[in-house]
Amino acid sequence: MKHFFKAMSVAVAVLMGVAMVGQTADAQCKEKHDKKIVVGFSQIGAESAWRAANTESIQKEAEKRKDCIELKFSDAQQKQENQIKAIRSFIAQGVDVIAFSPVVESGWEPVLKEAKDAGIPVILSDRAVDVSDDTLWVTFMGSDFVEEGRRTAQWLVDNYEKVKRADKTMDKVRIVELQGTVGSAPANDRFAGFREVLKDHPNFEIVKTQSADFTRAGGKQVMEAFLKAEGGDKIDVVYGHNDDSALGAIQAIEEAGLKPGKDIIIVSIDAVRGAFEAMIEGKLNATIECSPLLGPQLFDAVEDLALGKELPKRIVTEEGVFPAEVAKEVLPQRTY
Ligand code: GZL
Repeated sequence: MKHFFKAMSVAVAVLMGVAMVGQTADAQCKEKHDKKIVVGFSQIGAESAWRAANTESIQKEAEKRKDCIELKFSDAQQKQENQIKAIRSFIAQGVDVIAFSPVVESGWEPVLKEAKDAGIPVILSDRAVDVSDDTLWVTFMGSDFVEEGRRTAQWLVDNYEKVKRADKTMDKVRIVELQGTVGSAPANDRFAGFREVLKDHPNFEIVKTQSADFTRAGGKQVMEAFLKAEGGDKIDVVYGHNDDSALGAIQAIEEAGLKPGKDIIIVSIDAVRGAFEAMIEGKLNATIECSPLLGPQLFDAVEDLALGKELPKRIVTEEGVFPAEVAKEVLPQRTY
């Protein structure tokens, strides 16, 4: 008889397991939550391929979990005042969670206090904010931008001699920098991380730096100005804070009759598809990964919050470095 009950309990456990495996994520999600979790997300805009991939990751993941997540999505066209308006609207609607990618680091204290007073937890996605009271947000998930800046400079220091044009020397390597959006965490941190490594290599010198606002158009415009001011032969390297601005610079360099990737070495950050294509064409020399695929992590955190779980204050995304020589082999595996 004992064996019968044992066999039965094993059979029931197997059936439960099969049932769970057979259930969709939504049904499992519904099992866990007694009502839909309403999430208000304020996105920066659509300034780059990275941002488009980030939006897609968030919207697709919410769709996958539609039985228990209702996403209210707002695009701020890269304006902080629009993000603040969106957050105030989410508060007025009484959403369960607010998440946003802050376009700049400062100016958030008042509206985050309003969210806290309304008892609505705030998740920072992609970028951080600079506030004196860190209880105004529950977790920050995204890349380590200072490390991305360090990795870019380290790749340059380790590889410039190998990739530079034969007649160029190592005595003085003149770098022009296309910064990201003024005041944004990635721009500030990539600026700092890059210089942290270069300070030990005084022959590498940043001779020009200006914001290109993370856009292709910005990168082209600023690079045209650099070429006009310095002359193409007085520029050895372009450091783009993101691939889109570097791709714009590549266009300007070609229009000036020079060969990007050969006459002028180009390194940038994001590792979007366009960067791999440019590396395969020999126009870009390396891209440092910054993953936009934050959707799954975001909604895992949202569900954990709904279950009353404690979230880590910082969730870091793991990333790599992609030199041109691996581009052809890696591109087919890339999803953004
Ligand atoms: C980085 C992200 C940056 C990307 C840019 O996490 O905030 O903003 O590097 C994007 O491409 O515009």
